[in-house]
Amino acid sequence: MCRIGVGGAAVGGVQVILRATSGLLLLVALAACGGGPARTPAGTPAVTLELSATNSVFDKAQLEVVADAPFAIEFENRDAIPHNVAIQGGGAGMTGEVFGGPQTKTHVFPSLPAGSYRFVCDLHPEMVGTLLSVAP
Ligand SMILES: [Cu+2]
Repeated sequence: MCRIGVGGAAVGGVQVILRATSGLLLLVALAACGGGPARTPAGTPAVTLELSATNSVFDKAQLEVVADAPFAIEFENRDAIPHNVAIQGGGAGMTGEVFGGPQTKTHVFPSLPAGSYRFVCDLHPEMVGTLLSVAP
């Protein structure tokens, strides 16, 4: 059973604050990102966030990314039961793979306009956090 929360699903609470119209800002964020995460396999964006789930709880309540730049989330599922990471309100490409653990997978997300979003596990709605997309 896989519910994908894309589109008009009422989120309640935190909603997308800003929403750029499509087509803007095709900037490629190639700028150096000093002090960034160590592990960035070839082909992945400069920014890789780490997130894990243990006993159906995310280890972080808030994530922060740079607006208008792709990013990756390296998600470690420490539970046997499946989880994923999906970003609500972000549009296409914002749903990470559902998989059982213990296992770690990295999902590359498209860029997000600046604003406040929610990240969730599609299977466990109580697994939620805030993702802030911050203008550089
Ligand atoms: Cu889950």
